[in-house]
Amino acid sequence: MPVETVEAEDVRAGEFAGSAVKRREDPHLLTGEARYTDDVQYPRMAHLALLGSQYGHAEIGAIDTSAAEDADGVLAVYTHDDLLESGIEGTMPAADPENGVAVERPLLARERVRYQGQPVAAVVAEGRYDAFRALDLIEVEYDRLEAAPELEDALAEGAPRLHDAAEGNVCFESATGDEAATEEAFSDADHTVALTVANNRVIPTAMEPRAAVAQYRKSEDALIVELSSQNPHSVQDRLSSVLDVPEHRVTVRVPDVGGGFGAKLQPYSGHLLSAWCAMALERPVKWQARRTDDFQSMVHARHQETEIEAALSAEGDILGLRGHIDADLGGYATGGGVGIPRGTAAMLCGQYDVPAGHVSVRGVFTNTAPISAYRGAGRPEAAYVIERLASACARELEIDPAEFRRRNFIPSEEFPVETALGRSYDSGDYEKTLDRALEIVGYDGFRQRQEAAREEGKYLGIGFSSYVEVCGGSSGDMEGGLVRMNPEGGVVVGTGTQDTGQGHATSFAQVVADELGVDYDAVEVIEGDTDRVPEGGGTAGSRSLPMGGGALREAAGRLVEKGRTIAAHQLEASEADIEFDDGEFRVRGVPDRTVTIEAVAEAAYSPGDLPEGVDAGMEETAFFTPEGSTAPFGTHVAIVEVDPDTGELGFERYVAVDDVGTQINPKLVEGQIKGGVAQGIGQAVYEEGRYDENANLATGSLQDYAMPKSWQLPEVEWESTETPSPNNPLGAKGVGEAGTIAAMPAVVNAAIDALSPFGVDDLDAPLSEETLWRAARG
Ligand code: MCN
Repeated sequence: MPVETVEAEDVRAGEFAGSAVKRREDPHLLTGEARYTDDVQYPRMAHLALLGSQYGHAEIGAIDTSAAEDADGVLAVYTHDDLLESGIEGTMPAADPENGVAVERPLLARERVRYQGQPVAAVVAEGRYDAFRALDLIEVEYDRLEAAPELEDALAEGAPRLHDAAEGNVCFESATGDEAATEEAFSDADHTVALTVANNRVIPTAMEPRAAVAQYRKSEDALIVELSSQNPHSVQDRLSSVLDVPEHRVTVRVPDVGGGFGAKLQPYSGHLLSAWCAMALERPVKWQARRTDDFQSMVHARHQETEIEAALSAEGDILGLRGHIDADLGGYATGGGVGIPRGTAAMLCGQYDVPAGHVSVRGVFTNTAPISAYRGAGRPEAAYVIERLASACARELEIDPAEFRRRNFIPSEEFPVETALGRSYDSGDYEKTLDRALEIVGYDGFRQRQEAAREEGKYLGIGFSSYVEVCGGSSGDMEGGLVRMNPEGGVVVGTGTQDTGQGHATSFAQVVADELGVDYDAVEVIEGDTDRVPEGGGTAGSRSLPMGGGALREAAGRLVEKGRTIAAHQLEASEADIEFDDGEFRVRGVPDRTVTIEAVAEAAYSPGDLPEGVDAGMEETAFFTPEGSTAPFGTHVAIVEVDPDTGELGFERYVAVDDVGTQINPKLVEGQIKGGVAQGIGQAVYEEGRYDENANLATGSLQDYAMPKSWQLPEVEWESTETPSPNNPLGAKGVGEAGTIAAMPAVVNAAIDALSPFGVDDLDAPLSEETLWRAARG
């Protein structure tokens, strides 16, 4: 049953955390009050449009901008040379590949383009359509080069080289684990099972494409950029470094965001150039990317090819794991591009007790859009590989797939653990979610039902995914939280995280209301303004609640401590005798000597009412650094039916049992899981970014790129268990990516199971009708 929401006024004070309080952001979003970046208007605002490269791989000769400059409404046309002339380098900092080839990413291409849609020139005009029309008048001399859009093209002998410094198109190579111990495990094995698994390229597609509005206030020497982003502070940092403007002169504000999904973490050329153009022209400048611009030049994700092999005992215990990942980086390496495949390698033990493991990684340049983060960033890739392998091992050894998993789970009493591939898991109880999922789905009777259905020509299949991920910040991570109580008792809280749909205004208010014992409605949450919130790391890696919530809780705790000092003074008692509960300070053992936190806050702003040595004001900022990451987990089970005559796949059931530690708002958790599952099913069944042999993007619009529609998705039957994280004061683990990580292997394993009577033991996603129809025909 879906989680029932409650109205905040029906929740008892102090019990907001843990309640499924209705999202407070929805009325604003549903009634058209929301204000996205494209809704931002200023007088004299000009419009920026970017010319993307027509080709996937070409040398650039002369660029003739004269006709565009003469076009109606055009204010200026810029190329890379103009950026250099202004005194900036015109590049984004190169991602550090650690012992590899670092390549800079030009804001506007110079000399060469390496993927279709790479920005080549910029037009600023009075009107948006003036700017887009003028793009067609720019003459670029391209000298086309042979292209390498696929990993195998880029790695082939004699492949065209994308970057002079990257021999064989390899950007970096790395490895994790213990190679000698792994080889020994393989030499002791009774069985080995090997699999080649491809993670298909997907294109993050948020409802709101990228956008920015930049203003330069010359008299104040202030640059103000409003944009659709997940990480305002890192955008501020990038604007400052790329445009050579001191950081304190740069303000970044984030209006409502129509989805980010990882792809709006970093600013793109359009964001940075709108700021540069605003400074050059001394006018506000808006850049609103079109859908096709986003398909071509926003980051793409996932594309990896992995060889993986398990060493097994005769009974089916995993003894060792070895593998190799070829990771597509696209035409340029982003920070995500070089980090994500390493993260995949480190996550490949999954939920299993693997004594020895070794995985190598090779990052490869191809003539495609750069690869970076998309919901899960490295962990969906890993879960897909290990969960496909777990099912393959069970098949090979003729062990029930649920039993094979259970047999190899890391036992709950062993946490915290460090896996053989170098990841730490804080806490877990893997059998619990598997058992509950099996119970809900009625696994006991499933095989008979499957057999009976087959006899009637109906091909049902069941697929398991017992996933774990690592998210929610890390010991090297930091997040700021500010809590201020105003004299009249209202509370303002701010963090450096950035909601893009997750419901932070609801859940952060729940955390702070409980901590201060105030009314939920008294708490206002601010994000997305670098002038108003403390430094922080934005929203990625499902870190907002564990990190931002941790910081807010710490700041609120300090506020209570300050309140205790003031209350002791007011109640003429010793501080040690003051108790705090439900928003009230009390003298221990004297029930009628109390003062509310609101009254204390009022006193805090009247210096005459304060004890000696206590500063006026009721405001605290805390910077939270956790002990370590959090490792949410769960089991998802899909039951599908595949029609071998048409290749059609239909869902019979989709059951998810997840454990994200302590839940602050179960409705938000449920929503995050279900949204995530939709994206995982998207990759499993529908979505694939494809290039042709000349590196032209064949899926450059919503006509060609198959985003799943709501009616194509199953009803997700969701339940949860709660194993708290020891690594943050809330006990919460991140949930934002879990559904995406879990879903794909459950669905593909189910399709393989459905088609097993046809000898199918492997399928490549997406599971299009053609793929399934061909598979059923051998
Ligand atoms: N929550 C909770 N209890 C928990 C964990 C989380 O109540 N134990 C709540 C949080 O308070 C928050 C929400 O669930 O309101 C998600 O929290 P968290 O797991 O901390 O994740 P983030 O807020 O950091 O979101 C990031 C994550 C990522 S990395 C991507 S990508 C993503 C996602 O969340 N992009 C999204 N979910 C998205 N949802 C929407 N609608 N839009 C996106 O762009």
